[in-house]
Amino acid sequence: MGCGGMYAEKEFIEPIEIHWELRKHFQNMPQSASMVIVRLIDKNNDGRVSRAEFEAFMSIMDEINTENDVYKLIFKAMDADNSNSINTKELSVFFETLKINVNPRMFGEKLNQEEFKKVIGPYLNAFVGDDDLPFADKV
Ligand SMILES: [Ca+2]
Repeated sequence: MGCGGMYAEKEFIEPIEIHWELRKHFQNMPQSASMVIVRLIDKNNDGRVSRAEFEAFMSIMDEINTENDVYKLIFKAMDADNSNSINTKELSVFFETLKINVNPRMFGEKLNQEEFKKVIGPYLNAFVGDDDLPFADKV
């Protein structure tokens, strides 16, 4: 696996360590934005990122290695069935994870990367609550 020996013995990976990994790819990533991604990595929602969850995420990071596109990262992290689109169920996981009360059905059956970016961008901005954001323009 491409995650190096540094984490090999750890049962859980600390949010700050994930932030450091993210900063290797996204230099201007604010910590608040990393925390959003930490929540999305925590697939079983127990509030911690297990080594298995971390390794799954790191393999996604490896795939998008050369592209400094945080949306692509989130898109791939949310695309549980690897269909290269985000369906209503996957989108509902996103909203539930961030505790955003929105009906995912209002955005249609499935979203491609561009559509996903338009849908989640404003929510990510609001969630991160930072003026210097890696996410989409505010609406
Ligand atoms: Ca977990």
